[in-house]
Amino acid sequence: MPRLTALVSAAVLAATVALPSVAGAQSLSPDAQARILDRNGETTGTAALTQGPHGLLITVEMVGLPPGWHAFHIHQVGDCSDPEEGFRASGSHLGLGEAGQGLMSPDGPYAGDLPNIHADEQGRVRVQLFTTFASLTGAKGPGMTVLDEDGAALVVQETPDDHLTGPAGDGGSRLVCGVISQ
Ligand SMILES: [Cu+2]
Repeated sequence: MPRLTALVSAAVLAATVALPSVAGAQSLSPDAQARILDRNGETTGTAALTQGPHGLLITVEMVGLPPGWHAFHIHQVGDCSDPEEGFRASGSHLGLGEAGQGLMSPDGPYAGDLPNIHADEQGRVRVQLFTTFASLTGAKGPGMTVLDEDGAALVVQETPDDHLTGPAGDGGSRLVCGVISQ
């Protein structure tokens, strides 16, 4: 079926070409970045992270996600080597044990908690977020440093974070993962 093959090739090419650069959203040069992998281990997005005096700016572009809202977190370990197992190697949220889970929790948040993100009908995400709870290299507090010895990863989950429920905000299984590196 050569026609089907051509269509599939075109779809793959379109996804590759559509994979955007985050450069346009940040005039500041990023201090760290992440290549985001899907559950097949294929690149599905990029992130740029810039540390400012008051917090961390995160710019993300992704394709191929299920349309709708998704939890988005910084996880404790910079390891996305197990896509088939659902990225368990990335650990729990950055800062686990230092606070309760959830941006809206009186005991929270963990340093890795972030607002939810939305994928459009084509599965595309393009967003810029800012957090004062995590720091790339600065000692904001115990467990809050992104580029510590075991690194950290950006993770998108199946369902939105409820911003209250520990330890993971009821965000469902992990869809994509990107190791944050300098
Ligand atoms: Cu998470």
